[in-house]
Amino acid sequence: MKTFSDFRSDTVTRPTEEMRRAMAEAEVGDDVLGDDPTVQKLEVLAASIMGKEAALFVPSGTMGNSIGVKIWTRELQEVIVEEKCHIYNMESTHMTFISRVTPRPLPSKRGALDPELVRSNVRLASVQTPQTSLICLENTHNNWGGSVIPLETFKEMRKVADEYGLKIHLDGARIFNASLASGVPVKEYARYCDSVMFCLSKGLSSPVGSMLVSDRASIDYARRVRKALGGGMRQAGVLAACGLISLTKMIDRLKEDHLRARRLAEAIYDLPGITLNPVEVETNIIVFYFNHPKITIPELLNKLKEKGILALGVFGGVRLVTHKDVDDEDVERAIKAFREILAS
Ligand code: TLP
Repeated sequence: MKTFSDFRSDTVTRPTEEMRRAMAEAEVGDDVLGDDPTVQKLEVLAASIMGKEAALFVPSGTMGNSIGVKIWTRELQEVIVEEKCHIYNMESTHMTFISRVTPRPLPSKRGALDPELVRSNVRLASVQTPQTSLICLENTHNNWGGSVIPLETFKEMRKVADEYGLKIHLDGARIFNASLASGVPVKEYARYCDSVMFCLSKGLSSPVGSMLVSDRASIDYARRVRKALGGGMRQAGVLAACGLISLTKMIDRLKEDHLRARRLAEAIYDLPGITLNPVEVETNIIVFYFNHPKITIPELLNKLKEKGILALGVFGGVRLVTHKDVDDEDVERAIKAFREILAS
């Protein structure tokens, strides 16, 4: 048995053997000079999958989102975000640090912003207030336990954006999980957004990398911003080669992760201290609230670790994520560990 069954994140996925071989064999060039054929192939594929004109390969989801915010904003402006979203809470404040704009966090229903609430929070430029210029959405929504944002929210948000001349950026780190769970093609989500960032390095198992897609002129500008942020990579084809495998061979298997997350949620939701509705586990992320008379969250995480289960504490709760490198045996091991710790 492995030492640890690692449910902390789908970012822990290791590249497949095929990826390692592809890295060794990748045709490369200097991508900052525009010479890397493998990166170019990946960018063309990413753009076409999302139905956009162009794509940019970036080192991380955080950089993709940072550039996404930067290209649609300027100083004295603000950005409407959902209050638990990753961009606002977990990306080291790049909105203020890089783009010099302020976030305007709004509450939501499991990550889905109410278009009317957004509409009533749009601020026009005035001498004393920031001007709203961008709305950020997230699908699936990490801190809401991998919830899938309804397509209707995208459609309505587009109407609000068009009414006030705003842009929409989608943090689609796990957009393929959303698409598989809802049956809505990724292009459909993307068509209501001006830019989309999605990750290759999470459930899709690439070691590094995310994509930013948009119209060609915006991606040309994004490429300059990436360089300014130190994200221009030279023989990046060795990484892009993995990205190509992520996008051609790794998407469909995400369904298995969803089934495993549901199985795990159904087996632990009624244990003492856990507040979780297993029906709300739509994709590969479980977030439950934990309030136990004798065990704190750090103690629970430690007890799980002693039994070989790694999980993360988040927002007053606990997060478990399924992915390629945890199988049915790991799930059963986790269920047994939870029962031993909490049912006794
Ligand atoms: N999320 C990571 C941690 O930062 C929490 C994880 O383990 O889930 N958007 C979303 C929705 C994300 O979940 C993440 C990573 C990112 C963006 C940032 O991606 P990276 O880690 O590549 O910068």
